Amino acid sequence: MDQHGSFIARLLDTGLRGFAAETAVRQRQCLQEQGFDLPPGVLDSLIADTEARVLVLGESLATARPALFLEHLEWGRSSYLARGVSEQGLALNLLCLRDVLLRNLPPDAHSAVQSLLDAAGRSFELPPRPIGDCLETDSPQGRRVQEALLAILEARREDALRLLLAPLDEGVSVLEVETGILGPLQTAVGALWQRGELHVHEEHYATRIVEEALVLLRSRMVRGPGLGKSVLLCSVAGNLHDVGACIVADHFEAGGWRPLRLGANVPGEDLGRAVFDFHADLLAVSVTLSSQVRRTAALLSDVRAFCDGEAPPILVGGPPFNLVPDLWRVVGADGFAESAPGAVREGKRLLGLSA
Ligand code: B12
Repeated sequence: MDQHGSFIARLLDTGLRGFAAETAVRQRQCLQEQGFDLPPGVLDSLIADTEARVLVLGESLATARPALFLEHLEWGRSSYLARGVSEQGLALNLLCLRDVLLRNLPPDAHSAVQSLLDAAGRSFELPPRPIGDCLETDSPQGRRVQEALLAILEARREDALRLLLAPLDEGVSVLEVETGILGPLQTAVGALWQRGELHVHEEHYATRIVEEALVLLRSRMVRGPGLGKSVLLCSVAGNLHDVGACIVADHFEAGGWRPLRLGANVPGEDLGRAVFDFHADLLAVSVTLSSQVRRTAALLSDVRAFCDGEAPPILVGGPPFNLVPDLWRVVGADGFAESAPGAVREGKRLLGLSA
C-alpha cells in the first residue's frame, strides 16, 4: 500500500460523512444560484452516493491505483446514462467535492487528491459507456440464461430450476453450468438492475434461485480423487456477495480439495482463528467492491499475525482484482485468479502440487 495515500485515505475516512454532506449542500447551493433545486428527498441519496465516492477515492489513493476511482466514476456515469439523467450533476458533484476536500485536508494531501479528481473530471470528455444487457443469444448457454431469467422474472421458480439443471442431462458438467450459465445469469441481473430495469427484490429472488441451483448442482458434482488438501473460502468483511466464492469452492471440491466454506462478510480476527483451527492449507478470499480493498489488506495481515508465521498461502479474487491486474500484490496476497478454474490452478501452484 502507498504510505502517503493511506494517510490521506484515513483522513477521508475520519471526515467521510461530513465531507459528503458539505459537498451535497454546496452542490445544492450551486444549483440554486442557477435557478434550480434538488427534487425533494434527493439530498439524502446524494450524500450517500458522495460518501461511497469518497470511500473509493480513499482506496484509490491508498493503493496508488487511479483505475479504482475512475472505474467507479464510469459506473456512476453509465448508471445515469441508462436512467436518462444528465451526467452534469455528477460532474458538478466532483467539482464541489474537490473544493470541499481542498479546503479541509492539509496542504500535503492536496496534490494527490487534486490530480485524481482532475483525471476524473477529464474522463467526462469521453462519452459514458453504455450498459449492455449482458444477454447473448447466439449460444445454447446464452439462450438458457435468457429462458431462466424470464422464468425468474415471472416468478416460475420450478421452471427456472429445471432450465438451470437441464444441461446436465445433455452432458454438460456441473462446473460448466456454474461458470457458463449461473455466473452470466447473475451478471445479466446486475446489469439490468444497474439500468434501472429490475428492482432490488427481483435481484434478491434471482440470487435465491441461483443459490438453490448451486446446492442441487453440488449434489450431482463429480469429484476428482482427494488431494488431502483443504481450502478455506470466504468473502472479506463487509462483502455480502458470496455466489462467486461458492462457485470457486465448488471448483476446488470437484478438483479433490476439501472446501471449508465460511460464506460472506467474515471479520479478520475470526478468519485468523478459523484458518488456524481448521489447519487450512490455502485461504481464498473473495472481494467484490472497490471500497473493500484496504480492508482486504488489513484482513490478510490480521490472519498472518494470528497465525504467527504459520499462515497458509493466500489467494484473492473478484472484480477489483480483475480490473487492476497487480492489485493482489498491493494487498499482500500470494496469488490471484480471474476465474474459478484459474483459482484451482493457482491454488495448486501455490502449494507446489502438479497441475
Ligand atoms: C447478487 C448481487 C448482490 C447481492 C449479493 C447476495 C449474495 N448472496 O451474494 C446483494 C443484494 C447483497 C448485493 C448488494 C450490493 N451490491 Co451487488 N450485486 C449482485 C450481482 C447482481 C451478482 C453477484 C454475483 O453473484 N456474481 C456472479 C459471480 C459468479 O461473479 P463474481 O462474484 O465476480 O465471481 C467470479 C470472479 O470474480 C471470480 N472470483 C470471485 N471471488 C473469488 C475469490 C477468489 C479467491 C478467486 C481466485 C476468484 C474469485 O470467480 C468467480 C466465478 O467466475 C452483481 C452483478 C455482477 N456483475 O456480478 C451486483 C454488483 C456486484 N453489486 C453492486 C452493488 C453496487 C451493490 C451494493 C453497493 C448495492 C447497494 N447500493 O446497496 C450492495 C453492496 C453490499 C456489500 N456491502 O457487499 C455492483 C457493483 C458495482 C461496482 N462498480 O462497484 C454490481 C456489479 C451490480 C452492478 N452492475 O452495478 N449485491
